[in-house]
Amino acid sequence: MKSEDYEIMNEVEYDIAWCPGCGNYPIRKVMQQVLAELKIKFQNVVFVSGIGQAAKMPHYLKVNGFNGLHGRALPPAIAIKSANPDLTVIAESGDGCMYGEGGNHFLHTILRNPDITMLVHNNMVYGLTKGQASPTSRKGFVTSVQTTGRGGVTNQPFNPLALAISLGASFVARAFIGDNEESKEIMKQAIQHKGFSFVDVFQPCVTYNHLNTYQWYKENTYYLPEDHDISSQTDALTKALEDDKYPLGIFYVRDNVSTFEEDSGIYEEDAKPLFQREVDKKKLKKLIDSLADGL
Ligand SMILES: Cc1ncc(C[n+]2csc(CCOP(=O)(O)OP(=O)(O)O)c2C)c(N)n1
Ligand code: SF4
Ligand SMILES: [Mg+2]
Repeated sequence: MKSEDYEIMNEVEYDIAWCPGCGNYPIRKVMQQVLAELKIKFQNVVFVSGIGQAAKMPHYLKVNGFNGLHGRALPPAIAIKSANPDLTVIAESGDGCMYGEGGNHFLHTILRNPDITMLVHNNMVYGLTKGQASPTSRKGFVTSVQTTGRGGVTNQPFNPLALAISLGASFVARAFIGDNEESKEIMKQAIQHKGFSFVDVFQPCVTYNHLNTYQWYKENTYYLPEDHDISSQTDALTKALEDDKYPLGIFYVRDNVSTFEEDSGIYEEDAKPLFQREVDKKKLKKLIDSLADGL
């Protein structure tokens, strides 16, 4: 497919309601380029999101999409991949959605290692609901709720990379969308990786976050050195804990780890995707009865 063929992804029925200058626009553009360059047919991609500005992505790209509840992007993403492993499944949502309301799913998805990609638009704020602090807001960040009089945000920010690395996530990276080219390379590798790939993307919210601006991200980030050992969990964790300046790039990769789909045994004896199989009602009844027996 030619790159122009991906222009069709712009043929959406909604007006894009993001603010001018929002970091969500370049993420959307880079994602289109990623799919085009990887030659993944857009018909074979599913974007799964929760609620928020970032979570509008499935509406703003002509791809298959599932837009569910706030914090609940990951469970349907795992279900979709399990039912049809031929699909490229990308769970994409905001920092509040994925780390706050969806934090528990984040933990357990890492442990299950489904072959999906999780892309978090990390603008360090709740954008959609007009600027309250999110789990990644910096200490001292002032909002309409976390006011100056109360010293702004008082707690330490959540560190998603350190958590993912410590739990042994199979691909962990951070990008800054102010650098389209590097972000594209990181996202390409994440999608190609077999297993759970997690990319935290620094994304400015130009309306509600006047602290973490494009300039701030530029001045407070640097790329991991070329000799960074992506196979070392301890090196990756050390880098992820840095917060004087935030490293960008691929922190940690574990290859050849079995996936949730493999471990579930769904495809051990039958390669036919789950969604195409006849439901064996007798087998189903037996399963339900056996579960009822165990109650
Ligand atoms: C269970 C639940 N709690 C709270 C909300 C209200 N709510 C909707 S979006 C949102 C925050 C979105 O922030 P984030 O995920 O960072 O996305 P952004 O808008 O910044 O892209 C909140 C709190 C909700 N819809 N459902
Ligand atoms: S409020 Fe922030 S995150 Fe939402 S569209 Fe505007 S700039 Fe983007
Ligand atoms: Mg946010």
